[in-house]
Amino acid sequence: MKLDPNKKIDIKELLKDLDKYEPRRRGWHWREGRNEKRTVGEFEYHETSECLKNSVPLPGSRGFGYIDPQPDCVITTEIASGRFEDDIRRMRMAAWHGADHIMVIRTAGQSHVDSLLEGTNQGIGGIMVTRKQVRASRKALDMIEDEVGRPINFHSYVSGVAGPDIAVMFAEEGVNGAHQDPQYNVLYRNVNMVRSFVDACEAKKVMAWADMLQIDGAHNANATAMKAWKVMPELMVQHAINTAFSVRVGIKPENIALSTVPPTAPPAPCMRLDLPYAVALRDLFKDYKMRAQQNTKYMESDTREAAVTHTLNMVISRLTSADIQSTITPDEGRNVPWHYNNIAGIMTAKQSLTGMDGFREMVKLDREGPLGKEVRELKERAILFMEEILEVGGYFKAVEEGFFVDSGKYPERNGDGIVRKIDGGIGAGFVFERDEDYFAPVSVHYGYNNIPPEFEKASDAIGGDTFEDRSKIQYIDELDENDNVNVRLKDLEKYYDTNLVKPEVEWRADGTVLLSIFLPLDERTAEFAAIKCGEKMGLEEVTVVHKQVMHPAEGTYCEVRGKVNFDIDINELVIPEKPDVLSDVEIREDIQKKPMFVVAATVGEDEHSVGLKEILDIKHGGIEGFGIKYEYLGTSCPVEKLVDAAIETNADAILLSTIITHDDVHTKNMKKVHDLAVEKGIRDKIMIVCGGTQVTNEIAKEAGLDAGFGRGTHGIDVASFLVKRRREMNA
Ligand code: Z97
Repeated sequence: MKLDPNKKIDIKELLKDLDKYEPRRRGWHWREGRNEKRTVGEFEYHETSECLKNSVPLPGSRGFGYIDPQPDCVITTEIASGRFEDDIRRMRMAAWHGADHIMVIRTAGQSHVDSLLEGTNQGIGGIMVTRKQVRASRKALDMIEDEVGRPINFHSYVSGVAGPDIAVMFAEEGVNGAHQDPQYNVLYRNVNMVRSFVDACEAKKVMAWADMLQIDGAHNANATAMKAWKVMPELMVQHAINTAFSVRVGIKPENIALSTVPPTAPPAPCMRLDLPYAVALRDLFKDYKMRAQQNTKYMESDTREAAVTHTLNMVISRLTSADIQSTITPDEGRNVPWHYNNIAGIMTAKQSLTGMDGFREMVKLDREGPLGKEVRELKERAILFMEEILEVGGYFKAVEEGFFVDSGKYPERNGDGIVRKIDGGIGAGFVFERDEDYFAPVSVHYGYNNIPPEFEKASDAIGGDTFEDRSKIQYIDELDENDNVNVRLKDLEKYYDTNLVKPEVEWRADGTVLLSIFLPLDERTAEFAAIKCGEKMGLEEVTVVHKQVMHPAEGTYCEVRGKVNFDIDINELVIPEKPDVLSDVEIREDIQKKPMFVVAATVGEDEHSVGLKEILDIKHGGIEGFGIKYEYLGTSCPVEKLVDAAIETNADAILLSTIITHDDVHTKNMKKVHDLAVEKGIRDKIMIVCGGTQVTNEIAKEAGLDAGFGRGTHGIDVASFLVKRRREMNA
């Protein structure tokens, strides 16, 4: 199956023969062509990787010939729609924007389920991670990576009580990376600590075999702590425990990534706190990879604020280093992780990282001053923390005494750390010492295994296990006849490959829209007034997802979410032909070779000059910027004067603008200009175009003009038309 960039991914086709699908590779993939200088467009880059075959460049790239340089580090996006068939479409959008690490968040509560789950049930806040969902997603990603021309890493979670089982399934299904950190289970999911560490041995061993990248869970202490910047010494301790453990089990250091988060955010003086932390980490953990994640602890519902925090975080990534730059959707604070918010996070990363290309070659960290002092102090605090763990009798004892996620900056303690008991938590009492004759007939296994002497290796006892012989993998399709992808596809059949469409934000045809509303009201009143506005507009399930006070009395900005309950029939749309616009460069070259002069005015009794000035002035991207010279005759210019001026100056074109439509005065004036030009014998030598909010190309042409430009027209549209029309006239 090959994707066509102009066609939607076919979910039904994807699901065909899924039971036989084999992932094409295992293991993590870093970007190609890092550490090389690269020329993209007119620029030389020092910190990029190979460009994509197909991609969507940043909007600002228009000024640079639509180049799309890709940063050197892997870029993550986290997808959490709860339906894998919708996740997949978002993965494709994300890959086209430059993400090559796709994390799927799993459904709430799965970490407490002590077995593999099967089928394609809908999840809450993420998918239910099952073999079928994972295989379908990997299959889709295999196709998407062909489309963008870059390997894509697929990632989910190996934590929870079914960790080893999930690790095996991930290894079989070509999952490339996973979070695995027993401390996460203990602290945040209250899984028994002995069970977590024993399970982690097996899970890590399997991950090592599959060459998966492992990410730890230390960032969760940031997110959980009351004051995230106070846990910096502890974070280093958590990283140290998981990395040392992983290496001992056999994971290669280059496959171990630290999940690091700059601990604080504005209005805190975050750089002064976060930068020493980032430097200290890189000092202590040189052998490992850094996965830099955005601070989410202090994220509210303002996407703008989140993007600024993210950008500041990336200054640290560029000043120190990041092997993976994570992006959270800039909307965690309002819990609307929608398609376009994922993409916004990726764009922020791509924009910031390419913008700061080569930053470190010009700016050096000064370790002699306060930075060096802070770094040293943080490292000392972390080492003292470790020593105290040893003093109290080890990690388990330390957890029992509430050492972790305490809101004091070590060695201060506030006594409010998370306390877990060695014999408590989920899965307690299910760890058994292996008997002397214990035998597991598998090729990858941690610890004692009493392999009978007749076998060279354990899995010979069964003629090879699933890692050696894929045909032994048990593929279970669906167990729930109501909650599965087939039922969902059937329910939404009328929106798949038909002419009907509905707005969506996360699921096909979910009908959700977001409105921006400003109201001259105080915050509380504005919220309820905004809901009323949404209801009056015919929306259902209206809620305010974000509000920002502009002034306590003068006004509040609200973002309102609601659902529409209508469909659009795309066959009923009247879509004018898309204007074929020349590139900036081509227009400029043409004008340079052969200068162009135009006269322009708003005609009749029309005083609206803003639109025309935008088309003319260089400042607003007008035609002047392409080298076209003009004479502006002002507002309310009589048509006779305009045509006479064109004759006197030997102009190539007349640009008239008209907004007022009362009594059809706009079309009347267009006709007048045309008729006068005919009368004065210049019509076949001169181009005449008209603009205005109510003007269309059709109306203008009917009135005898060469073209009409309506709302949303930019200088480039007019310049492009003039150049093309002049070529036709001269042909
Ligand atoms: C991230 N933004 O990128 P459950 N194991 C670890 C985790 O950190 C997590 C899970 C498992 C975050 C993702 C938070 N992390 C969200 C080490 C979750 C997930 O199924 O929610 O229990 O496990 O890391």
